[in-house]
Amino acid sequence: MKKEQITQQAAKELIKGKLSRYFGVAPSEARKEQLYKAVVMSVRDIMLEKRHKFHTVTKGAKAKRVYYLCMEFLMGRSLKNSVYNLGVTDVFAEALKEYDVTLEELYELEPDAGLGNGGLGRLAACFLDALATGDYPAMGYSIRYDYGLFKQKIVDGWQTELPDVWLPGGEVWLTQRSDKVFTVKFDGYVEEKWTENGLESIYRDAKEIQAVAYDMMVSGYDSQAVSVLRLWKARSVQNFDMKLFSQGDYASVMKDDNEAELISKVLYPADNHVEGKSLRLKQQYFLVSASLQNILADHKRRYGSLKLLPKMAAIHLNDTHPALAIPELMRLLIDENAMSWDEAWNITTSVCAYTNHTVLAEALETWPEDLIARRLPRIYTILKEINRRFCEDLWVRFPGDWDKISRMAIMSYNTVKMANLSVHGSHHVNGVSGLHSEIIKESIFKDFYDYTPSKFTNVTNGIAHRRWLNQSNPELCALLNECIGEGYAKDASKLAEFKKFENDESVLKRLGEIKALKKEQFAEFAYKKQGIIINPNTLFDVQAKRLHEYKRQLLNVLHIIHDYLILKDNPDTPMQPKTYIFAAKAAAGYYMAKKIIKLICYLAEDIRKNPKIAEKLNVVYMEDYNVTMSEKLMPASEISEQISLAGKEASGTGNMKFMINGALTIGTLDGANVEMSEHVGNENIYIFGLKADEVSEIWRNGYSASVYYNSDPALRKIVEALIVGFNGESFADIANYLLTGSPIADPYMCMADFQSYTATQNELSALYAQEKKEWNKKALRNIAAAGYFAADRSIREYAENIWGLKALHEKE
Ligand code: 26Q
Repeated sequence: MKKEQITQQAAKELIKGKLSRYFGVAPSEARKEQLYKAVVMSVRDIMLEKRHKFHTVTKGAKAKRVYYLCMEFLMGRSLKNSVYNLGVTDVFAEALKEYDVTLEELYELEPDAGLGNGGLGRLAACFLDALATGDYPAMGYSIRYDYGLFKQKIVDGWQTELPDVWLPGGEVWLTQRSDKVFTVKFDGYVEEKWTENGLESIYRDAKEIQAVAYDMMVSGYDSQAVSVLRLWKARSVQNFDMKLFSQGDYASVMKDDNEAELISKVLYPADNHVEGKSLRLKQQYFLVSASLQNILADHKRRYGSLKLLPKMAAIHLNDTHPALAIPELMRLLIDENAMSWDEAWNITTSVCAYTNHTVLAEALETWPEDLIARRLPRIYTILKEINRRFCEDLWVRFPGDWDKISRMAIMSYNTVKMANLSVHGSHHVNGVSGLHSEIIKESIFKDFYDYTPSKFTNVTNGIAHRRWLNQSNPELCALLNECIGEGYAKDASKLAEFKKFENDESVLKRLGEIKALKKEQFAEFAYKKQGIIINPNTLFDVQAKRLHEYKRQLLNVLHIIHDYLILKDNPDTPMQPKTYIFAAKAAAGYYMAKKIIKLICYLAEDIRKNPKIAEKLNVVYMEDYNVTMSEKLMPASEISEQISLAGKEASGTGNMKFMINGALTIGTLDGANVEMSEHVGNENIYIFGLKADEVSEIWRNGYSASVYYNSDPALRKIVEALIVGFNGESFADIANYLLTGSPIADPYMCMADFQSYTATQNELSALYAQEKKEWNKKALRNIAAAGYFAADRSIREYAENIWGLKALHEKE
């Protein structure tokens, strides 16, 4: 494997140098925090050199680059991943021997960079790792939020949010680039003027805000490349309004200052839900405008003209959030580079590609026309022109079909539809799992699919398996290395070789022992963090993901209540002892989600009051779920809950992290679960419930939750128990939600899938209780089949099928 060539002595010198230069301390006086920073700065130096070499290679080869635009990058911690990928973990661990601290302890000092909500943001982070590992020239672009996703505190069962202060501690990873500053303009008005070149638009009286670049590097593993994540911070333009100053209106000058900087203040905590706030729109345009100005300036510096842009650059829109890149690129090409509309449109649509991540109606972005007209007047006129030309084409193709044209239009009924804009302005559109890519062609993008079928493709998501397997589960990797060697770290498809060991009793036994150890470690972590007692000898059943109705944490709870009622009836009923672990944040304003958290916490408390029952049934709510907690939780999990209503979860990526750590999945045929079951084989995954087409069929005929309620006595008892309540509080509102909710009761069909879920849960419990060896065999097969779900594979597909991007392996 390719490691960075650095000796222990050189690492020691690096660290010592940083301590002295930045903190003025000798090694013997250094505090832990100072050592953490000194080590980070040393690692950054190594990455910088690697990055520089790769940059030179990229320039020399005149290679195409990909620019990945995303409002979120959920990076988590970087130190462990960086030293691992660079191949210098041992060197630094040894170099620290002369200090009173281990490398492991330093890892724990790093705050998570939580610049994302969940799946979409974590995917972007995994992709930077895979891009660098595959030797692709790549940059991610996002915003340098002062505050990432809020910290969750549960107070008496109710989620409260605290600001996530990550920068002290996190900012050692960021390099400010004072040479990369761009001006982004808002408000004002557009004046149109006829000149000898035709109609020209002049943008007047705009408010100007500066975007300052901060770079973060992500090294590849056994590779030559380093990806750069460029984060923009908003800064007010320094030439203060002198008129206001001289009028003595100091305070209002300062107010403008504050308003500018608000743009990069905080990440919106919404996941799969749109918040139509003016500030969010500004954030999106801020990201897009600064990034495109940067991309175009660099391209022009290297190649002179912009004509070659499609050959040298692929711009990726991660969901519709950066969709304003389309009109912004048009603006830059036309207004600032004197191109004709047609030439600019050709370039724009050859450069942009778009990934859709959701079909949930509430997550489809639309913006009021008048808001865009006010905040982004020039972008608005361009959008109108894109729309006018598009509708003209549609009119020719579908004469008289107003319904279709209005559905496909970029603007109709005074709203701008960002998904339509994204599809129309991109050369490729993809979904994130096989099922999801089919669903978008039949539903939200049906008209577009009929119009240009060749645009649509699929790239199933993947994970940075080195983070979730190699770094999080070294014990499992030690076993894998003995059995199949270490090659799977670079090439995850090699995990398949592990299948040969499915009948090797000693391997199966070791697998069981490793899981037991990871469970013990997690139980200890949970105790230290929250004072919670978990018995590691119970079966760990885990649902860790954002809290959302469609993900159906409530279905999980209904089944727990079911078992609780059985044990209340007779505590001696034989039952596999289980610990149900929940970890989830709810969007701050999402009442139902918060209510479900409270139900889980109160149910947990209620059960604890029955010590005899608590031996068999433990419910744990882990507070403040984040990337770092996930890295500890995945290896300890035995059952992975992937129980969304079929058709709703675009892919899921947590499902893959559990799988690669040998958990057995209980899940619906939704998102990537479908492909997981194809890869691992039906007998090794626990699929239950309605399928996506059956869900649609029931919807068409009218869903009635009460039918299930009336025909299932178990459900009736559970609903009664909700009304009576837990831990002294009634959950009648949740009972009502399930039975009489409006506009529709039980919108995500928990009642419909309850029986099949319960039956499948029972099957899993029986297997665990009676056939441990069989269980371990299935776990082994899951690990062996997880290789396909590596981000390295997803990125290869994007590069080949969408971006037209080549890997740059330079011979050494
Ligand atoms: C939009 C407008 C205004 C404010 C917020 C938003 C917003 C923010 C985040 C809308 C959606 C999101 C996040 C979506 C998301 O995480 N989707 C998940 O993407 C994963 C990666 O593809 C999939 O695996 C999941 O299935 C999907 O839910």
